[in-house]
Amino acid sequence: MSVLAFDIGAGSGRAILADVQDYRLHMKEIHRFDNTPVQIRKRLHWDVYRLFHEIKQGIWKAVQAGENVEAIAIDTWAVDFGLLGKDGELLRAPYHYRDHHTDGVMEEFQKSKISRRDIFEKTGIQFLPFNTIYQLEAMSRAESPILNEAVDLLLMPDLLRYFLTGEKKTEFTNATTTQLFNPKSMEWDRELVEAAGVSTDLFQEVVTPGTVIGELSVELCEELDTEPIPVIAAGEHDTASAVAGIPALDQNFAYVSCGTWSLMGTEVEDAVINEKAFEWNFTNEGGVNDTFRLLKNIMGLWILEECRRIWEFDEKVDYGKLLEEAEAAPAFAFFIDPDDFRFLNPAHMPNEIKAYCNDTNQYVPRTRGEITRGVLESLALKYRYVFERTQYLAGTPFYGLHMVGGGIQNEMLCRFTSNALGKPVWAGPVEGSAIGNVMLQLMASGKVENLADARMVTFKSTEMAFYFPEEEDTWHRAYKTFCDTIGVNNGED
Ligand code: LRH
Repeated sequence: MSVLAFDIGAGSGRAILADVQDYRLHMKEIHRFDNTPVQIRKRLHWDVYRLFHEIKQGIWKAVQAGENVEAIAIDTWAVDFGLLGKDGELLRAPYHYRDHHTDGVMEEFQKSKISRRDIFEKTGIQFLPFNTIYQLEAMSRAESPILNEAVDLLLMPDLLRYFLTGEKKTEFTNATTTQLFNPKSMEWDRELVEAAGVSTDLFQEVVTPGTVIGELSVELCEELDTEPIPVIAAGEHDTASAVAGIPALDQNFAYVSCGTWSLMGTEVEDAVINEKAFEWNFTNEGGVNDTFRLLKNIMGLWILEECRRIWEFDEKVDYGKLLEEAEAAPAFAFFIDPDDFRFLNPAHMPNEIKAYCNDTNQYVPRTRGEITRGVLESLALKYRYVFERTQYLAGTPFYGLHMVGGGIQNEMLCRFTSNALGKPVWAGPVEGSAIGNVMLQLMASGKVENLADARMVTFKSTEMAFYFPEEEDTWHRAYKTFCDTIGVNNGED
């Protein structure tokens, strides 16, 4: 008996069959697919129809291989959603959170409707221009006709799960990312929802991670030639799954989940909603097993992925070669703030980086190697900035940092991170989100007892890479210049 986890990120998805025996996790990837968004006229959409097709392919492959699948769960990125009409049909392919329809909307919403402070008090969630609340506000302002027709709003994993089962529910970890959910009352916040121009009737009952939602629909069982399989809501926000998949044996630990985004923080029992968390724009996203994820979004490897996409217009870029070029480039030639929103979705990332350097009176990089090195150094230095503030907010120092996710295959980033922090880095597992997804399913069936047990299993099943700090003085000096350049306090003033 195995569980089937679909872990779908902003670039690709995978289907993983997994089981646990004697504290060892056995995982097999049976399907992998691209998740390429589609630009149609002015708008950037997710190809949710294709994604659902790929999910069915994954189930089909498992069934054809003769696997006895005991449960299925899906995790995806946060905030995005689909709207259903009264006939239960999807009204339009969901927008991508990097779409420009939300440009400037967050600021205007806060000026004209509800203040930043009130929003934070209610939700504990960081201000990102693409949070569901601002996407809805943008659609309301644009008088989107589908808002009038919509009777249900389903977040991305809710929607895919609805396609599988016909059941409409929203899962807690993902619900919190909308900035419309109050974690204290555990309810959708009526004032926020209505301020965004919609009704609370659109929203679903919120269920805790690990809830069995239903079974594959009768039509799907026929189509895929299978018996009904239970569908579970895991920690459906991929970052929640990644945090559940961290092989930490201590209760207090710091992590960064490295994919398209870097999500850095710690796990806490209660949301940290105070002046400093507000000032530093930290978030308290819901976690699994009654936890919260006190963390901050860092723009992450997206910046480099975008550079690579542009460079590939000229020729195929081998990642290994790119890192060799970066290794040969001079250190600390320039610094960027990865979280400057100009890097959220510019037309041409390398040119945006050059323009940033120009605007900040720095050396303007010319080669791929120089840009790659500068981006990775700045990411690692931003990690230090966020790491130190996480320690402050959590009220505890961390001995080192857990790094999980696909981005840890970039050894240079792991090495730079350890150097920047002056602390050890434990890198692994790569498939953090998928493992967290699997663990929630195994906990639902009782094969794994609790979160601590799950982390022990992950620990025993993961080959971790260790990094120890080098050149600490050089990195310490670089950190000060980095902070001066991007205009933040280095913690010593
Ligand atoms: C990472 C992630 C992140 C969100 C972003 C939209 O995949 O889920 O946690 O902020 O995508």
